[in-house]
Amino acid sequence: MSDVDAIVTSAIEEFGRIADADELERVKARFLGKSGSLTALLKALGKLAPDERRDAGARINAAKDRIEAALGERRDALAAAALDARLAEEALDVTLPGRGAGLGGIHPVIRTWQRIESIFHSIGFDIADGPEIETDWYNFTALNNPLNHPARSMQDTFYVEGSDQGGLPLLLRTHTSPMQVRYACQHRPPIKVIAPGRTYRVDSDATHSPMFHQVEGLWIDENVSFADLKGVYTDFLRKFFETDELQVRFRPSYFPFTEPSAEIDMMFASGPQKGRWLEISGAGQVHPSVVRNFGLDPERYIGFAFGSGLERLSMLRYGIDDLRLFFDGDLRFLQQFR
Ligand code: 2NL
Repeated sequence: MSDVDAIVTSAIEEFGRIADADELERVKARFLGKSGSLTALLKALGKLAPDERRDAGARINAAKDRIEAALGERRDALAAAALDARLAEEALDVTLPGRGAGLGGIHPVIRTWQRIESIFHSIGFDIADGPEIETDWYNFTALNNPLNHPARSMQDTFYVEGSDQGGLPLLLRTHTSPMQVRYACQHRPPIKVIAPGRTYRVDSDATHSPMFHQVEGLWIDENVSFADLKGVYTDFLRKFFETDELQVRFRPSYFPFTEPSAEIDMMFASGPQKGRWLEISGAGQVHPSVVRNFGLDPERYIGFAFGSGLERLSMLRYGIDDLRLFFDGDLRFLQQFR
């Protein structure tokens, strides 16, 4: 029965050479399978004498246990090696520093927009919104712009495909006023509203961008005066620039939608921009024809409106000297406003 020991030795040897799990199972069959060498010995037991049979049977079973133990060890070793290989292949260097979330920030013009909303909201103004593609009526006619006004020309205004019910072409709003016209047509006095937003004009050089931002304000009631305009706007500027040492003056001007009209200038009493009058806004008493276009009686209702550029306000507040910085998307500039 030295056959038995030889079979065990050869099984252990062969298992040890095999590096593949499927191959291991095939080789196992050569020893323990139906026609395996150890199985053949078991089958041959019947030919032995009963006393020899018990002894041989015990040895064959012991051999079978040893082969199965060797097989199990080899299976475990191969599985462990496969796992190690996979771990090595899929390894992540968890010590590499992360890329971070890329902290964004609010654009300076939008910060100005938000500040203005909060200042006017705190003194009782509503905030209006409206479409950037407008009809001729809301952008020009309702605001008393004569049909031959240069602002209506192809050279000054972006017209878009499509037309309104009267057949007039649609356009990109050239100011934020149409939002106020829409608001005034939908609300009864007192009307107290600001309308911030994007506006568009055919104009592009160092000091003009084809898209820019405005905020307009409108206050209409039975007894709103130019003095109220002066008070509200001066108060706004002092809050916006966070200083009470700031002078404001009104110069006569002209706009089709206000009469009388004024340019508003301001002057800082300290800081790098002190001592120079700076143009900051246009304003005026809303023209009676415009009040009528709101659906209101101009004999009863009166008020003021103003319009300011958000880029201009932002430049003065943050000390920015070039308008184009707002539109370049240069992170070296934008990151200063995080
Ligand atoms: C400017 C001038 C101004 C207005 C805007 C306005 C709006 C309505 C009625 C009457 Cl709904 N007026 N807006 C009035 C005066 C001046 O802006 O040059 N802004 C930068």
